[in-house]
Amino acid sequence: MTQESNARDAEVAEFRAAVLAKLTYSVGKDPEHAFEHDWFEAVALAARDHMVEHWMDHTRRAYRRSQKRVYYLSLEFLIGRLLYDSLSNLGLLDIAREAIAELGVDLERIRLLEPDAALGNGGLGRLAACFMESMSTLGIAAHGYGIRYEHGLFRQALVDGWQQEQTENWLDFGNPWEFERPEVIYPISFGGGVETLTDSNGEQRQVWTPGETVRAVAYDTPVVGWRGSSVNTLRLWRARALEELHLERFNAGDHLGAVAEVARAESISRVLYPADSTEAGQELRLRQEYFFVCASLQDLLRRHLNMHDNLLNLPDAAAIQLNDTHPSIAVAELMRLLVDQHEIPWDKAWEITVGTLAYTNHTLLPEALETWPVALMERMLPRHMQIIYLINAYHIDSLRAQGQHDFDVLRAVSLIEEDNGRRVRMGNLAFLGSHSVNGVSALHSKLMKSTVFAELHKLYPQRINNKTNGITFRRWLFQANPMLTRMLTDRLGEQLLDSPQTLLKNLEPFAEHEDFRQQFAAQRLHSKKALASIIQERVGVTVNPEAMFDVQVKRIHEYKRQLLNLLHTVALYQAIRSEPSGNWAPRVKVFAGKAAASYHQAKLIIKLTNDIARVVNNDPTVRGLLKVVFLPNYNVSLAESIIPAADLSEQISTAGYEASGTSNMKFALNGALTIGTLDGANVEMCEQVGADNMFIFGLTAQQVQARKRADDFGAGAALSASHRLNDVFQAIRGGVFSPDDPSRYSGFMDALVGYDRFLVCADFDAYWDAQQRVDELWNQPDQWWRMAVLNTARMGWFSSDRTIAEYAGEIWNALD
Ligand code: 26Q
Repeated sequence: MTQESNARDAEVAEFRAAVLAKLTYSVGKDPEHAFEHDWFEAVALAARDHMVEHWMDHTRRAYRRSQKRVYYLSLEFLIGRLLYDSLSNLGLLDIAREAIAELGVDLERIRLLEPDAALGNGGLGRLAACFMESMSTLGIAAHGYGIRYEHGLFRQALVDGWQQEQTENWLDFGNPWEFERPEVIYPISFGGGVETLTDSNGEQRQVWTPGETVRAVAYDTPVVGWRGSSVNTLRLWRARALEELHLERFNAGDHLGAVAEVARAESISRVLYPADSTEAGQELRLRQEYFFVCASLQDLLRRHLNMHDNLLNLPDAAAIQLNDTHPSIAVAELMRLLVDQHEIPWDKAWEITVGTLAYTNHTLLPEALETWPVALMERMLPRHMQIIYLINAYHIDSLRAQGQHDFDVLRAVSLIEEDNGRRVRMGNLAFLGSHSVNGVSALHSKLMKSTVFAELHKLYPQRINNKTNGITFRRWLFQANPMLTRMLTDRLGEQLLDSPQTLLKNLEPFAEHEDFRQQFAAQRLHSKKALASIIQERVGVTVNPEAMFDVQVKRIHEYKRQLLNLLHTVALYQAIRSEPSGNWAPRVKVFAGKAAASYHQAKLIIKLTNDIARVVNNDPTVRGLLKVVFLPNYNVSLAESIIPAADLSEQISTAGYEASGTSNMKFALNGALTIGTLDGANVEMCEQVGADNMFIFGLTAQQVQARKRADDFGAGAALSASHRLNDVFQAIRGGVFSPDDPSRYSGFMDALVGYDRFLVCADFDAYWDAQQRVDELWNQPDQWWRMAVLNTARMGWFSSDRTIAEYAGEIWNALD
């Protein structure tokens, strides 16, 4: 027996002993009587112990070296499961598997028992999770701050093809990854009024006397980087009442009143807001935003003052990144803390604030840009509203002093929107209060300069910069696709795991190796078989794993144009029916995604998908050449099963609307080919993998803008020019897919003819043609797999390690 295998055996034995100890002493179960979930918990706790050692080392090191701190403020962290993530990054995956196998426990099975931490809606939340992992991997001293929602994103069920939302209860069986910190607790106040008082130096001071105070309690989750290199903290806040029970009221017999206050306080961290940008429930959302910003700033200022004499050097010691405008009240809150509590003069406080904060924008959609009614702000955060007015006044004064009197310019850069009821523009607040404002793809950053922030950009031409998104390869390649990962390390060496960014491109020559292409195809088939059984199990549809898996999975939104994909689906269906013996490439169209609960159009699109699926899947003339599947409850874990099984990745948003997209990167990294528009990060993917290795179609962002200027959104012309599109319209409109309610889609389709806001019809023919090219290529497997290999080989740049290195170097100044 060699020394290495001895050492390894010892590790396995040690891990097994640790799991048994956890099962006994922490879970309180006898191995004889433990349920599978008990084993999950025991393994998770054993893994967590390994993290804690690294965690403490890392924290001590950060203090010792007084590393610059990076604070990532986000209302969303869409984490998914952590068991494989932790074990894999700690290098314990095989050891753990072996250790528990001998106890008769199967790691693959218990892994499935962990609920997803779904504390986010979609791309923005997932990006925050990828960034946390990359910051640990790169050894940046980072803290994520957010809310510990009791209920994450709703669970999606389908009832008769309609989406139904169900409450998600991820904490029901406890959360083995978190540490409650009952001693880390801050008061958070709302309401009340502001008085002007004169202090002992004769200075006037504003004193906020709040009407209500709650407490924020910290819960910490360690985030381990690749090879356990370093471990950072994700600190999530839970809202608690100041007093658990209002005893006086209770004793006076008011039993309900005594707990109402508790319920009101705790409702702040009850549930994640869905991304529907509608009016409902506004007030609670603003309470959430202020709650977590206020707690996080108190926490990080306290940490700063533990190591420094005062706050004047805050920008040198700390960088705060705002994930969209959701935490942008931080601008006013930091000013309030510096001016009111730490008595720093306004100008100096402003310099510190701008020097510390940076803002990332994730959308140009006007209806998604946050604004808050002035009246609500005044009621909930009266002192902050005053500060916002002051920031605005100083800003506009300084512009006037520089000779800027153009009313349109002043109106555009104002923090207050005057035309539809007075509202505070959080985007402008975040812009002014930050030294850096970044977009998330080259195209998006460029458009920020000419659209939403055009006037502010002219005033601050250095401020807007680009940081193209990335994804963590650990989760989206190593964990999601171990078979492909093994193939890569076999050819390129184990170092690939440490530097995929630079080493992946060494795969390029293998695109010419017949045997490698076959291996590549074999991996895909393997994953497709696994996905086929998930499909069978969850929706009862049998699909052929040899067919092309054509996949569109993401939030359902009109701009993402799931409808365009459906129009193609129906056109293909009609084409197959009219020529059943044609040389059709067999396809499985896979859809998944959630619609915001109040977003009626999006919900109708889900229903339409299921209506089309029922008709197509049961039509014998189609003979299985086309299958349509809507997989319910899309989440991170389902994505990990779907992405390695995709042949074709649908990235077909109206150009100029998808800020970046990140699933586009996950698919291409795993070797799927992309059909897409020149939107978001697709543009840069195209530069990296080559236009020949993607299927690009449709109007460009420039052409879309030209249509906007011409107010050219009617679909009449496109419909009369295209027989195919016209036939599709007639069928959907006339009830071919909704015989139980033939007019279900009439209004929807008619409205589209008049106003096709996202240019679905304008792009239809180009999309059809691109899909024809896809079919042709599918029939030349050598070409297909050559392209697929090149996609994987050329995706290294999209690692979130690259993105984070850019943030650290160019925004945070946090590389040491
Ligand atoms: C706002 C106000 C009230 C309630 C909810 C919201 C809200 C919540 C979430 C608004 C937007 C979001 C999420 C946005 C999002 O996910 N954007 C995506 O961010 C990705 C990461 O940068 C990009 O890749 C996507 O293109 C972008 O759509």
